[in-house]
Amino acid sequence: MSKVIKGGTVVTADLTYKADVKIEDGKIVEIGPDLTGDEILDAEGCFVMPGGIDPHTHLEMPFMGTHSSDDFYAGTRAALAGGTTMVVDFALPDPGQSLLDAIKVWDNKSARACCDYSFHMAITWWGEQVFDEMKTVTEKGINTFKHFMAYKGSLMVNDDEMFASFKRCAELGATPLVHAENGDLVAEMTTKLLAEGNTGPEAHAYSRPSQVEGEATNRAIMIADMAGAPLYVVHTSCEEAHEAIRRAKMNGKRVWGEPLIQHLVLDESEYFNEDWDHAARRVMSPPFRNKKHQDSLWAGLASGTLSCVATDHCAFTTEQKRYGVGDFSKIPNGTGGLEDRLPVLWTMGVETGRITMNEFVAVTSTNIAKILNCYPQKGAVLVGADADLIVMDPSMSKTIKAETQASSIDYNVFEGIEVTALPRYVLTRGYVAVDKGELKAKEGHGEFVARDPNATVNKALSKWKELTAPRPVERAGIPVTGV
Ligand code: DUC
Ligand code: ZN
Ligand code: ZN
Ligand code: ZN
Repeated sequence: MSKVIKGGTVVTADLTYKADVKIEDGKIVEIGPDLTGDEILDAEGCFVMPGGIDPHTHLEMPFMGTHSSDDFYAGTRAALAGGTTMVVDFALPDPGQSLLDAIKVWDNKSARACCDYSFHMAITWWGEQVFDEMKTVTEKGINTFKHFMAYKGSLMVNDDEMFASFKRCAELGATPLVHAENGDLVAEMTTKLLAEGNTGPEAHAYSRPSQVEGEATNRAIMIADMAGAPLYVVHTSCEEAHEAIRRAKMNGKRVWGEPLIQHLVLDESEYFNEDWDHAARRVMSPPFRNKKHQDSLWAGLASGTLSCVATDHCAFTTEQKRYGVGDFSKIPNGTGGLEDRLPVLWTMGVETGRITMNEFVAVTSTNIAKILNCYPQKGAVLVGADADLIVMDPSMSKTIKAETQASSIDYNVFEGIEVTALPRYVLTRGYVAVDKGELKAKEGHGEFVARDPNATVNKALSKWKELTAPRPVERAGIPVTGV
């Protein structure tokens, strides 16, 4: 049974052209004019693009004494509803737990996924076992390792552990990821704020200003450089972190930054809402910033110094958020966004002229597929690629409302925003999961996407390693010892 997406305009990261797209057995088999097939999907007036890839989700994540509410079923349904056809979640070993056991746990959770998915492996502790298991993890198709520089006392790793792990990544052809916030300073600021009686959600933002992110981003970049590894910085939210990434890129280092859709469009004023629930529902780390930082992130997307737009989707109900009444540090950190990332970025980015349609495809799909080493299986409209596709209809619009969302939580941080384009069709390996705007996601359809290490590409470009530890040189009559 073949399908043809007919009459649309194909938009990729580098081209825009009229063509039909033919699909068989879950793959794109032909692209061109006047194609015929068993089933026709009408794309007249629409843009046919690679499905979105969200490189940063936390589905059913055990965190801060609870679990994020959207599991792989609810989360990937929400993803498909908004045109995202692949998510990358974080397998999270408890400190001391085997990385391979953590993969088993995430394998079980993901069995219900409605779209394809992959995993990053979090390094939450360090030891010989972790060093050894990292190789097996890469052999299982996970080539990215995440490091939390914050969450002291639980997920955080120290600089020596990060350095060791980054060096191991470099050996394996894997890419380290960082959550870049200085966890020691956040912990100290939190204690001080609470002692002074600042217990409300707004104090969450005071406890982690942009400086803690800028410092940690710079530090991670330098450590990656010393380790000979590239670096992917998740949820880049501020100018200080963006500046560090820009500078590293200018110096020839392979460093990537990932702003979130939330940070691009929502700002810190959300924390000053008099409704406690409103503010607490928006508590995430890093917190929302001011307009100056938002402008910096948009500029980064347009200029290419920031590479991918993600969500960090980690959805908690209002009831869960209320664990932090009287102590902001107990509000589970996280916001949703999976369903809204593409329509909101289209509306706020493409419609306003901040980014082009081709840049939209690059930052929602193609760039991350290349970085994660799953391009062109994913992130491409090419013959042979998986038929993960969106038919984006600029004549469809809606006002975002929690009432009508696929996510299982009881609110939406984008509530009330009018989005001016929506998917008419979404295909996940050829299966039509959104059909004329109607969600028909299929439980268990999603498959794991294995990603090989990338030994040739994933090398930091810095010459630092060659310059270190030169053999001692004999100077003017002083004998060299210890060689
Ligand atoms: N930040 C969040 O807000 N939630 C999940 C983890 C994280 O780093
Ligand atoms: Zn648990
Ligand atoms: Zn994070
Ligand atoms: Zn995260």
